[in-house]
Amino acid sequence: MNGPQLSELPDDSEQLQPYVVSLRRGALQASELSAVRTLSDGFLLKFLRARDFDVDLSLKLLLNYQRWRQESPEISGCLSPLSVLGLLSTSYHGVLPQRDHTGSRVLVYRIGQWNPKDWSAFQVFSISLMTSEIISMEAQTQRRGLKAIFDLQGWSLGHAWQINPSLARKISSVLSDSFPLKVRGIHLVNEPMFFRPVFAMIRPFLPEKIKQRIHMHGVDYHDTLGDFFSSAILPPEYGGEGPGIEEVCQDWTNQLLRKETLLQQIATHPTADIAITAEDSLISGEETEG
Ligand code: VIV
Repeated sequence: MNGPQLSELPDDSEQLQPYVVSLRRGALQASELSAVRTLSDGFLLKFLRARDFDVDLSLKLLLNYQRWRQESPEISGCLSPLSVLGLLSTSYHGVLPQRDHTGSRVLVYRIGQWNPKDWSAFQVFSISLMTSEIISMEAQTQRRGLKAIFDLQGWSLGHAWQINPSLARKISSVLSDSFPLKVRGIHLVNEPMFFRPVFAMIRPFLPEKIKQRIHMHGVDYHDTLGDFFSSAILPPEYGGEGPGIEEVCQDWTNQLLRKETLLQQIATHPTADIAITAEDSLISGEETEG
């Protein structure tokens, strides 16, 4: 069986065990993780699915993920939806209730809702990390990845000042090989001219594969966003007929708030070896798998 086919099997399939066992062995041998006692099957499967069951690549991703977290305590050390509730309440971010036609999760970020005087880039980044941790628990998202729509209307110098080269590096790392999620598309809409210098800081560190998945739609995005997403799932604000963006963001904020304890656990646990239970992974409105 090849990797993509293995990916389709459920978590408890016997056929996955040799891969889980071999990734666990590799991880426990690595010096970074020598202090870890347990690495749950569910945790390891995230990395295996993200790399189509290539154990070497999965191990590299796992070590990068641990290293990124250690090097970014200002972002990953506090995963608390309550601590950024003021920003979430502005409808800055939501996950569409429906996956796209390929099964990807679709995330929306509205940069204009972020007032850089009130919220640091680290806090803003932590919101993406929280959503990523939650959706990466879903087997279907592990298989089909995510797509993100960034609405850059309102992007200002105040935002740009917050993105320095070190943060740009951290952005490109999570997009390439430091988080167990397949990034299947990044769609920028309403990006102003002076977003270019910021993008120029991020771009050089991205692998070719990811670069090709970044689409700049400009202000006339209504014509082009529809080439990628069906209008049934897009909010009317983005040219679709799906639920409105305010509702989408409010619903997702509530989902995040329900995960406050779980997220804080993930943040404070130095090795992230959290046993993911069926109950934790249940995202309302969608069936879980056996
Ligand atoms: O966090 O798969 C200058 C994606 C993103 C993630 C994470 C994962 C992921 C697609 C990002 C996208 C957003 C963690 C796992 C990188 C957080 C960005 C936070 C900053 C502060 C937002 C500022 C605005 C950016 C806008 C453009 C970024 C794109 C080129 C990604």
